[in-house]
Amino acid sequence: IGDFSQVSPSLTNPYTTDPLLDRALINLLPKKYYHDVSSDLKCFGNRIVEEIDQLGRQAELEPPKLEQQDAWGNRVDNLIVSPAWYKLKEIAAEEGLISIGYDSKIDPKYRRIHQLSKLYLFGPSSGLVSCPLAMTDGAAKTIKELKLDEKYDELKYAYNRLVSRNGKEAWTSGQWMTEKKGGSDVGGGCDTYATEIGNGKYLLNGYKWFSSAIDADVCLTLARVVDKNGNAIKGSKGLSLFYLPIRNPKTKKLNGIQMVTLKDKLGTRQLPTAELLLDGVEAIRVSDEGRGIPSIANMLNVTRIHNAIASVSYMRRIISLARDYSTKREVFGRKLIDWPLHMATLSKLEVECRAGLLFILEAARLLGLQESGEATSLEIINLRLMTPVLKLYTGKKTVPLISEGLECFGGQGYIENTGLPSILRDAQVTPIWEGTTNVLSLDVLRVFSSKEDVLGAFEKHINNILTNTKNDELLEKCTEKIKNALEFLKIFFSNISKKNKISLMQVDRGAREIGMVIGKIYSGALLIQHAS
Ligand code: MFK
Ligand code: FAD
Repeated sequence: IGDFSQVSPSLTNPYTTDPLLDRALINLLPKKYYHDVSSDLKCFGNRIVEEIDQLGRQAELEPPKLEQQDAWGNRVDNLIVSPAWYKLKEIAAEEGLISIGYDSKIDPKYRRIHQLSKLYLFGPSSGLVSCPLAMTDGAAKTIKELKLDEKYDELKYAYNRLVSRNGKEAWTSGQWMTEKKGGSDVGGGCDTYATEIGNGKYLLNGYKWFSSAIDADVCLTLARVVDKNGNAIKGSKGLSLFYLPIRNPKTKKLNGIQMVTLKDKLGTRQLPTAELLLDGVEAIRVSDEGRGIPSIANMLNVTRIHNAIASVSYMRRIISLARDYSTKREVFGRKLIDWPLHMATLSKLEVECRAGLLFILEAARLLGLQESGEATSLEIINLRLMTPVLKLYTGKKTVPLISEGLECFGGQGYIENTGLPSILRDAQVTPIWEGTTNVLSLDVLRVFSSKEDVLGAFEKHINNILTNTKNDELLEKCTEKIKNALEFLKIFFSNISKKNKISLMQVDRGAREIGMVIGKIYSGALLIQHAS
């Protein structure tokens, strides 16, 4: 065996050792609030190293199982999840990972920056509890935006549980949109039907093809209302939004749901993702009939920001570990850190990751402004445009970056019990779920097809970011590149008449390039703004 053992890379406090987060928070938050946030993130960073990361690893090693029948053939659908998964959910509530974003005692302009920074630290150690948290945040946001807590007692009660800091009482939500026939084309693919049973309640029948975190308490889903003649409207305009408890509150039995199977997945193995048969699920219709898609968009636009957090937090984790390893691994007589080529490789990854973090923080800033009622119309347009761009841009960057990061460990990057390969597996889902890259690129075109001057608002926003930079030298170097990219967008959109959807379809082929260019401009401008 020999007497050499390699010193392993170690996880350090992800807040205090992040090269950018603290500096960015100083720029973004008022002094007094910065101190509170910073000390909370520091404590949380220590808890990640001392407690949370091991739980995340345990959840990976103890994937969920489903026992459909008991020994006597009774259907039980008993979902068995690692104790670490439940503990992580409890910790998430205690630490306020959802509640901070809704806490009325905190200035709404800043609380999203705090919350999303904390989620960024949590992500890679969370054992994929980050997934139910995203959907829980999306459900809370939908309840607030549609004022459902003012309309329905059940939703008021649910809202308080979703944003609870009590680890034993907090609830999580699911988001069931995808069916066999359509995950992107939800309007074309939804085959779930809702029959009214009185008092605004319905019974849902259908089959949901991907339903993650199925140990959740409640769910938002889409279905077609069936009229008295048994007919339902086809397409997106036939969809309505429904809220349902997953178990009957009194009997604790599943609410007309059968867990048909758990998906056997490339990654996210910690996360129970099921196919579900909805066989008379009692639900409340919470949108107007036919307004299901625009209503659930409130949820989607939040979960897409969480998705970007996942993408960038995985980048940060692999880079931090690779940097640490470079101080420990010796090759050809020198530490890796002393080889310029190795460090140049890491530096490239570092730039991409920093750009991603600043992009998330900008979305958090705008979301906070929108929720405080203080956003200008320019900021509202940019938040709408930025959200799909942020998701598609970071999702597309994360997989090649993590692959390069694994290579920094040589063969060890490929070995399961280092814990490193699961980062690549888990990251591979971020460009797929919550809308694939192409579908989000088309959402970007959807934003441009609105009657607002989206390109003008985007250009102004970028100019505002650049005006706030302190580094004149860098500004001068990069302004030309940004101007050229903006010019490219102007030419691209110059032939599109605002009200003409057909002309948007004609540029469909270029949608992905547009999404990526906009992502590059936002993140490039933010890098310049925050450069010291
Ligand atoms: C750890 C990280 C966190 C991740 C958690 C993950 C767990 C969950 C995993 C999941 O994957 S959940 C399922 C996610 N599924 C999707 O994201 C669906 C992808 N497909 C789309 O996004 C389509 O664009 C969509 C189904 C939303 C709409 O397609 P349509 O039928 O072609 O929509 P249409 O007719 O253009 O728009 C209908 C209305 O919705 C319009 O409003 P109006 O009726 O008022 O004109 C649109 O403007 C509006 N709309 C669509 N997308 C919107 C939106 N409004 C605001 N924001 C949006 N993003
Ligand atoms: P399709 O829509 O069939 O897409 C196939 C390909 O076509 C993709 O490359 C797509 O980009 C491309 N494409 C589609 N439309 C267009 C277009 N108009 N132009 C160009 N290209 C296009 N869903 C839920 O609702 N809830 C969940 O909890 C959930 N959990 C998930 C967990 C995991 C681990 C995974 C992998 C998925 C989960 N999903 C969930 C489903 C996920 O959201 C969908 O798989 C995703 O939205 C894509 O839908 P699809 O699989 O039907 O692919």
